[in-house]
Amino acid sequence: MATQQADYATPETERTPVVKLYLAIGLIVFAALMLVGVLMRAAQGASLSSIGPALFYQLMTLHGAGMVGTAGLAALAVNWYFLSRYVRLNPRVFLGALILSLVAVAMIVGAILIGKFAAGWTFLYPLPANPLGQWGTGAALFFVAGLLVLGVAFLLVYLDMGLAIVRRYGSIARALGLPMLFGREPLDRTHPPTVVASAMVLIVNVAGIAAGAVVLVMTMLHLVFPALAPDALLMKNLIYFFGHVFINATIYSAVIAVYEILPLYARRPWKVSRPFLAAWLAVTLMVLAVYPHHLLMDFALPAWMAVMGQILSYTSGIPVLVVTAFGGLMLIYRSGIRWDAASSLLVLGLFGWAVGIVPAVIDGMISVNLVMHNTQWVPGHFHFYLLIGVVPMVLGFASYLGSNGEQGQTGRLGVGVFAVGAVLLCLTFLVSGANSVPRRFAVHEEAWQWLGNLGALSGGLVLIGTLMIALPILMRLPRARLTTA
Ligand code: HEM
Ligand SMILES: [Cu+2]
Repeated sequence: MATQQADYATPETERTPVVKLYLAIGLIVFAALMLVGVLMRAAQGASLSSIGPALFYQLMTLHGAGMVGTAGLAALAVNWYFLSRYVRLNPRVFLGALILSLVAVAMIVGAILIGKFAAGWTFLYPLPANPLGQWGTGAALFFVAGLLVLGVAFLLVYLDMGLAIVRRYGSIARALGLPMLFGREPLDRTHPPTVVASAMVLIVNVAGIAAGAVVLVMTMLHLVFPALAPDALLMKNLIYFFGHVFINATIYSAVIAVYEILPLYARRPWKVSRPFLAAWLAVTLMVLAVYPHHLLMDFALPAWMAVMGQILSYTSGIPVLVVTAFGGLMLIYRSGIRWDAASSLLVLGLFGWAVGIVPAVIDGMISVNLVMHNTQWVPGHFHFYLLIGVVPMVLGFASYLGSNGEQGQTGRLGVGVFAVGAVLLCLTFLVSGANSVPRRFAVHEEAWQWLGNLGALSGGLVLIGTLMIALPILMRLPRARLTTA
C-alpha cells in the first residue's frame, strides 16, 4: 500500500534506497563488533588468553569506537527516516554522510588494525601521544582524523535537518514545542513527537560534536607539535562533554522508533501533551549540563561542577524516560497488541533503557563513584541501555520496515535468545563491578575469570540472537518498500 504522500514530506522513492543501505550496513557491523566483544570477554575469562594485552586494547578501541559510531549512525537513520515524513530532507546529503562515514571507518579501522592504535575510543589526552612504542604518531593522527570526518558527516545531516525543520516549523524552538509549552500558542495534539525529539537531538548534538571537533583538532595539533601542550583538565572536559552528549543523542534518536511504530501496533496515536513537551525541554538542558558526572574523581575540577553533575544525574534521564515508558505502557495497555519480532524488540528497548538508567544514576553519586569508578559497573550500566536499549530499538525499526515484523518463528525466537544473552552479559559486568573488578583490564585475576567466561557465553547468545533477527531482515530488505502504512 502506498501511503498518501504529503507535499511537505520527502518523496518516498528518494528516501528508501539510502535508508536500506544504512540498515544493511548497520546490522552487519553490529554483528561483527559483537564478535569482537565476545573475544574480549573470553580473554578476560582467560579462555582466550592468546589474545594478549596489546591486541586486547586494540580490540577494545575498535569495539568502543565502532559500537558508538554504528549506534550513532543507525539511530541517525531512525531519526532521518521518520523526520523525512514531516519535512523535506535531502537524500543526497544523507547518502553523502554515509560515504563520508565509510571513509572515517576505513581510517579508524586502519589506525587500529594496521597502525596498532589502542588508546580507547575516548582518546584521552595525552595518551594518544604517549604510546610507549605501541603505535606511531601516524596511527594516532589517522584515528583522531577519522573521528573528525565522522563528526563532519553528522553535522552535514544535522544542517539539512535543521534547515528543513525551520522551513516547515519556523524555528527549532517551535519544533521543540516551546510556544505551546509556555501557552503562547494553543496545544496542537497532532504535533509529531518525532519533530520534538529531532529538535532536541539537533540542539544537543551539534553542541556536542562541535566540542568534539575542537578537542580532536587540539589532539592533532599536540600530536604534530608536542610542545603545544593544552590543559589536560580542559581536554578531559571537552572529551567527556562530547562523548556523553553524543551517546545520549543516540538514545534520544533511537527512541523515535518507539514513538512511531508502537502506535501502529496499538492502533492508537502517540499524542504530544504539555508534560511531554516539558520533559523534552528539561532533558535538552540537563543533558548538556550533567556531563561532569564523568569527572567526579577529578579533584582539580571545581567542586560545584561535581555537585551539579551528581544532582542532575538524579534527574537528567528521568523526565523523557517517564513520559516515554508511561506513554508506551498506556499505549499497549488493553490494546490487543500483536507481539511479533518488531513490537517485542521495541518494548525490550524501552525496558533496557529504563533499567539501565538505575545503575547509571547510582554511579553518578559521588560517594558511590569513589568505589565504583573505573570498575566493570560502568560497562554494566552502559551495555544495559545500549545493548538492551538502543540496539533493540534499531533492530525493531529494521524488522518493522524491512519485513513488517513478520519474521516467522526465527525472528521471534531470536528476540528471546538476544534478551536472555544480553541481560546475562550485563549482569556479568554489574556483578564484576560490585566486586571491584576494574574495567579496561586485558588480564583478570583468577577469581574473576568465571564472570568473564560466563560473559563470553552470554555474548555468544546475543550474537546468535542478533543473527536470527537480522538475517531474515537482510534477506527481505532488497525488496522491502519501507512504508509504515
Ligand atoms: C555481544 C555483545 C557485546 C559484548 C560481548 C561486549 C563486550 C564488551 C567488553 C568485554 C568490553 C570491555 C569491558 C571492560 O572495560 O573490561 C566492552 C566495552 C565496550 N562496549 Fe561492548 N559488548 C557488546 C555489545 C556492545 C554494544 C551493542 C555496544 C554499543 C552500542 C557496546 C559498546 C561498548 C563500549 C562503548 C565499550 C567501552 C570501551 C572502552 O572502555 O573504551 N558494546 N564491551
Ligand atoms: Cu554521562
